[in-house]
Amino acid sequence: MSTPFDYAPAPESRAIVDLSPSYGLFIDGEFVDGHGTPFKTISPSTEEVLAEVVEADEADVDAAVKAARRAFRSWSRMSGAERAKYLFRIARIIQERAREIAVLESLDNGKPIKESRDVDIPTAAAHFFYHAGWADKLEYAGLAPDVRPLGVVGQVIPWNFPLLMLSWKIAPALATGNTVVLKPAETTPLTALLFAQICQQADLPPGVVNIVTGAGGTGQAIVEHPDVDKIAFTGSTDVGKQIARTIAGTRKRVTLELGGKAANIVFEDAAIDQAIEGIVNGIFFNQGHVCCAGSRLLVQESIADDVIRRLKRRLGTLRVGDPLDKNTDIGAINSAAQLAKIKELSEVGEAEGATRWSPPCELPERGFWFAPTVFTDVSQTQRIAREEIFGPVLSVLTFRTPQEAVAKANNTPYGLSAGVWTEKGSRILWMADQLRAGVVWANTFNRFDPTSPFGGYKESGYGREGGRHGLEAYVTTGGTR
Ligand code: TAP
Repeated sequence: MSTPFDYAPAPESRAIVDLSPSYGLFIDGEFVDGHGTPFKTISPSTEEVLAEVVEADEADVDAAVKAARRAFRSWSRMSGAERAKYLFRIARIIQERAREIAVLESLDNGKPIKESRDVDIPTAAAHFFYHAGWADKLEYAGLAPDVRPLGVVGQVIPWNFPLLMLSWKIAPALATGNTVVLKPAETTPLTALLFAQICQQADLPPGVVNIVTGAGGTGQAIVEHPDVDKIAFTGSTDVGKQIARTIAGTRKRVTLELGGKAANIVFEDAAIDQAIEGIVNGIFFNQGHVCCAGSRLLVQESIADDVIRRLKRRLGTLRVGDPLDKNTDIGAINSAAQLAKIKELSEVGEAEGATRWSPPCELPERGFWFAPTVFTDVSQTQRIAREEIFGPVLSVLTFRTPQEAVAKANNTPYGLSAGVWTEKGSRILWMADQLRAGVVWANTFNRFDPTSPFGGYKESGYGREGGRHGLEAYVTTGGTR
């Protein structure tokens, strides 16, 4: 039923995106055909085929690694100030082409345009600006007086923040003098291929960045390639463990950014309306496809009923639908496979006795959709409280004391992030000290900045990305490689 406050459709035009029917691999500064079988990438909101891309095979990966090795000789010897000019140029081109990139990201990934436009793409540009600033100051980063690049870096990224994850990986690698072979996720290759065009536009020397599209097998070929010096991986804990096993005993370095099951902890003295916004942002931002999502709400028992009532009222105002509509809050689930996983775990939640609730909302007929969902009456042993759902599903638990909140928050195999909502500064500091999580947000959630290191404890992986700490993952102080 329409109300006087309904929003009129406000679709962003997709005319700005110049899609090719098919794309090759980006190796040695050029697009080449590749040997593997082509596959289609679709828009998850409509199931429309957007383009065909190549599944790179071992020979393609080998060609990319060889190109990166050749380029490493001159790129690693170039002065930091010269390298910085390329990073600045890339950052500025990302800004100049921001609208085009944002539309393409929303088309291929399904995320709302207001998120790709206001978060993903500006933050991607910020990573290149930030690391451009480091390129000629590495000796002052406090790492060691004589830092050197590692060599050829193999990078494998997931589908939830395609261009942003690419930037997290490529910007520090290039700033520190490494060269790169990167594989985007199978379902979201298009902004990585657009980034390859940006490398050409920036006159980046051939071979410094190579982009090979494909599925898990292509990623595995990168990980196993003997001439790759370091692997930087973001993705699931299962694949992260496989990678750790594969490279064990080799000289390769590795950083793993894996899954999470973060606690968002709300104390009775918190500013409740602000906390409600933080809860919503924590789990429904990017359809909950966020490794550090606040997927477990821990709310103090004395305010639980009030918080849940206000939360439900707020969720009733979220708009689910066309990712390209500027008013959309929640877009499409990235793939049929991810939708099936979210549905399965939600059914398990009901079967295990939790109470399921979603606001009334009409979902489009085509594409992959899931209504925002809240589970109450959740206990710590249930799968929805333990496993990463990676979708718009919140599990609500309660606590009475700060000690109980800490015990419950840390009762997880993961340790990527956490949120604390309270008026008390001393409690924030105490909680941050107790929580086994790489990032702890206080009275906010899901804030990202290139100056701030990000990474996990336990099964959320190891190594840090971003900030001064993130540089460490791309340099050595040992002999030349
Ligand atoms: P994965 O299935 O692990 O995929 C991640 C990347 O690895 C994709 O490019 C994937 O290719 C590739 N891959 C798959 N099997 C591989 C193998 N055996 N060897 C090498 N590469 C392989 O994860 P996903 O489903 O795309 O992403 C969701 C997961 O990523 C979630 O668990 C989430 O928590 C985690 N994540 C973590 C972070 C951080 S910073 N910690 C950030 C974002 C996401 P295909 O695309 O073809 O499968």
